[in-house]
Amino acid sequence: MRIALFILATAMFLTAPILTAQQPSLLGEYYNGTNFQTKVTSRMDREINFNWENRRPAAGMDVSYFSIRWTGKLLAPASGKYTFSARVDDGIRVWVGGQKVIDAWALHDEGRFSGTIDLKANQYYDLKVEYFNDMFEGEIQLRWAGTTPPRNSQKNNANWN
Ligand SMILES: [Ca+2]
Ligand SMILES: [Ca+2]
Repeated sequence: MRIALFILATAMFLTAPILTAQQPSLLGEYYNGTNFQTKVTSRMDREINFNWENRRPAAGMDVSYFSIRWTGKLLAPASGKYTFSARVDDGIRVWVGGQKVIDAWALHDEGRFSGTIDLKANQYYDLKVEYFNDMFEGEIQLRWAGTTPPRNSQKNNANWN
């Protein structure tokens, strides 16, 4: 049976064109080790917006030296250019439709990274986000938004940096 995971525009810690037809969620796979060495657990995450501050991301995980991979489908609400913006400690890389839009796989303290990609309306794109925390603080926030206001939206919410 084919299981589809749908990410809607509202799912990822941002305000964006609202689509409510599906349940938004990402499959999060949680590992000990900074390069996906030992899988600890899987769960569904509604957004990527975490600041662990020396807490464990999940039971059985370490405070430092862990990695997480999120996968799902991204539905573009309108055709156009989209910007993905991350704040991270430590490293992140993001693929949309197989294209790498953020590549910052290194040690960072509140590092901010972004990348843009053209997406077509009403089309599902594979989303893959990989993240690792080395020592101490672990943090990841990932947002996405169109760079032009969607016609059906009352406000343009793409006012994040
Ligand atoms: Ca750091
Ligand atoms: Ca860290």
